[in-house]
Amino acid sequence: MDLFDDLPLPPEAALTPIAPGAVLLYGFARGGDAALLQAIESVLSQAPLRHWQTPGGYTMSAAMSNCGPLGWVSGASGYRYAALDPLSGQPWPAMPACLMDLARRAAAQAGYANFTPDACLINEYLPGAKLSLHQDKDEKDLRAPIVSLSLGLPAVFLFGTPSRKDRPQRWRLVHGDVVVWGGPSRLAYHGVAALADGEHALLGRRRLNLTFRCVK
Ligand code: MD3
Ligand code: FE
Repeated sequence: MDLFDDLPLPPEAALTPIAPGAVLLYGFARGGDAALLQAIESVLSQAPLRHWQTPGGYTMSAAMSNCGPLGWVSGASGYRYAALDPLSGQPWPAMPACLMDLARRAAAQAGYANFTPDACLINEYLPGAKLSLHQDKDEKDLRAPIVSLSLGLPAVFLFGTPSRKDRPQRWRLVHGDVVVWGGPSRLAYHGVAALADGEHALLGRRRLNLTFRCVK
């Protein structure tokens, strides 16, 4: 866990530009974290975390679930957004109001008014889990940003450019950080380095990441 988790945040640290269109809101979700976590646990009790297979037959090391009208699913036939959880045959759990509200406030703070996500992908990383460099481009309106919320153990986030050849920058994301990725950064390659072991006071030995998306 972070030594300084419960100290007040200096206001000048709160808004860090990462790249054109991408803004780190350092500690944006700290303070409300217990309520957020309770909402997430309620979602996960209805739609448990699971490890998807990629179309290439590889089992992803991060476990995933979703809330909201649409969810990201993967399998032998490819990946896509789907209204029903293939595990239960039921719609994904509704997006809890506190999560929707957080995503909207973060987007507004970063200059994207009226952000109304219809999908929230929940990723769980245990020590050693990673996410390879990829682009998120299956959402219809690429003018809408993606908002991400990091909780639990810190991660090294890899952030490249829209060209796969460019070497990614590395950013450390800690519990409570929110990043808004839009504009020229929307199609940047990105990923997560293998999670280092550790213990977080609220989440234990894991990291959760939520990404809020406008898919339709
Ligand atoms: C930059 N998740 O679920 S969140 C994903 O930490 C994903 O779990 C990572 O990449 C995670 O697809 C990273 C930050 C993020 C999300 C989407 C982006 C950064 C992005 C889209 C474009 C550019
Ligand atoms: Fe992504």
